[in-house]
Amino acid sequence: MKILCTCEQGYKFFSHKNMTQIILHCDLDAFFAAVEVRDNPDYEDKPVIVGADPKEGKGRGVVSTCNYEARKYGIHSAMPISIAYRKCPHGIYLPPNFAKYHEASEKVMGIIKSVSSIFQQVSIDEAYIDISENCTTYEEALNTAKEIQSRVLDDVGITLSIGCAPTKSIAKIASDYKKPNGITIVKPEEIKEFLSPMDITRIPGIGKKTKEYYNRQGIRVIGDIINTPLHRMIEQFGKNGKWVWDVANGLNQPKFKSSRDIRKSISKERTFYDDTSDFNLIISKLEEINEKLHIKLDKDGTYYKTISLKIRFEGFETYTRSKSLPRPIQDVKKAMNVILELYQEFVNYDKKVRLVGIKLSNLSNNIKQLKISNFM
Ligand code: TTP
Ligand code: MG
Repeated sequence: MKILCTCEQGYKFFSHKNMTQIILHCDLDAFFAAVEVRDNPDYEDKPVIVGADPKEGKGRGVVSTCNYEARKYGIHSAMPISIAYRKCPHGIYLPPNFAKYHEASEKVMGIIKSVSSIFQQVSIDEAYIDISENCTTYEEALNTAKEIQSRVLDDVGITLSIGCAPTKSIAKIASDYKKPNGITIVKPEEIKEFLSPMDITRIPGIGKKTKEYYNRQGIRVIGDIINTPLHRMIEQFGKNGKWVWDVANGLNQPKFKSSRDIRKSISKERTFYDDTSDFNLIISKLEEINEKLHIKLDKDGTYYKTISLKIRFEGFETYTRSKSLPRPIQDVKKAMNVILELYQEFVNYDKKVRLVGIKLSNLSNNIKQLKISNFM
């Protein structure tokens, strides 16, 4: 049996065919506490607890988080601060400083977002990115993950753990597998081996109550789910059974949700090898750009309302012209008609064209879904 292999740097690899997406889930380590340690190097190697004032054991409120040193004492997030104090009276107890954490979070998210525009921040310290277009192999994905870690450490001074897998759910489980400062790669063919021994509560969404119910039916580890036929999961657990089975088998692939953090526009431009006044060449270049943009939009389920044409003539004379539509569309032909309409203005210009580009903006996602839900 092939056991997970650990490469020389200590990164863990687990190795399904037909799975092309490569997703990273990035989660900062002991986030609030890490920022405090960064700003107070004296705290290094000491148990640091961020949360309510312990008032020598009489304090009320809970632990927000603590560093890994404090976790050795059994302290964890949401634990009453009085209990934490009992476990570790000599720890360093600090009140949260949200402005500082917010600033650090924004910097980290900026770094992650710069790697791929298919980005979804899910909390102050975690985000997903789809790097399928940047990386074709999991070896490249490992390098990307290492690069993110080193940029975050250099620019923000804290560490994060990264999970890399073909689905968001598995990437999230993987980022938690080797903390702190870990990278865990789960290739499609290694999903079963990676997940099988894990307790079912590792599947995001399975809490205490659901666990008890599943346990009573003899399902304890994720392998039990993988080995149960889908129809039996549905018979026994209904919708939840199907969802859990899909996650366990690497088949659950929720779209990246639209948020204010998702890119505001998508664009592409091309410079001609030689400046040209050949109308056919210019139009075929614009058609090519337009088609490429639409392939990407189709994949992401993204619609646009505004279409812009950029045109640069010899001598760097540059113009942009835009048109906004009454409602979002994703239509390669309609977009090309608008581009041709915008191009009209420049048809009789007596300078040669150096560059052309298209920008699609005012983006929105999941219009189809929204339309369906309107009728439900
Ligand atoms: P987490 O990512 O859950 O925890 P963490 O980053 O401290 O530790 P790790 O990921 O290494 O296990 O949460 C991120 C931050 O959110 C955490 O630093 C503090 C805050 N938080 C709370 O304030 N209360 C909570 O109950 C939890 C879970 C987190
Ligand atoms: Mg975290």
